[in-house]
Amino acid sequence: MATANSHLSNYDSNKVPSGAPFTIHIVVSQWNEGITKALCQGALDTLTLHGVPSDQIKVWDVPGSFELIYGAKKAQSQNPDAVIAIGSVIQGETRHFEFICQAVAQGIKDLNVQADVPVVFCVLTDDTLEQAQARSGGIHGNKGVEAAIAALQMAALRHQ
Ligand code: DLZ
Repeated sequence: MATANSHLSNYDSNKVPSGAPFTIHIVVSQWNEGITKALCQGALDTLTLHGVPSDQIKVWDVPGSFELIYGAKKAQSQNPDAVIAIGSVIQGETRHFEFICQAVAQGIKDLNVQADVPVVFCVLTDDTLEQAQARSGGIHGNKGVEAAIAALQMAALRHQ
């Protein structure tokens, strides 16, 4: 399992670029809102910790993870330095899970290929609510923290 052996929120802060010059947009899915709000808070706290001013952070809400693709495309059009797409897809009784996970991963990959604003993938794809909770502020850390670090690194890379 990808996160079973590492705590997502452990990182070397000395290797993180200062966020002071960057504008970061966060697109948040409202499905499984308890999880996505915790991920978003982890990302916001981390961006602030690394110097991104609050007026350079914009949060967009979308109904579900499928809509993260359009939301991130819309955010890209405002030319921020990076976008973070936050969602939580949890396996149900039908195959909906597979279609949403495939679509959002492919869609966000396509946005990274097509436009020069990096989009970071912060979509949890879990079998159970407990697994999602473990990765949004539980025993496996908060993947929103990791996404914020990735966004700062990608923002810096964009300007190299
Ligand atoms: C419909 C649906 C289902 C069943 N499950 C989830 C989920 O676990 N996580 C999530 O973010 N969204 C889910 N959705 C909603 C879809 O992402 C989308 O919002 C709708 O299909 C409308 O396009």
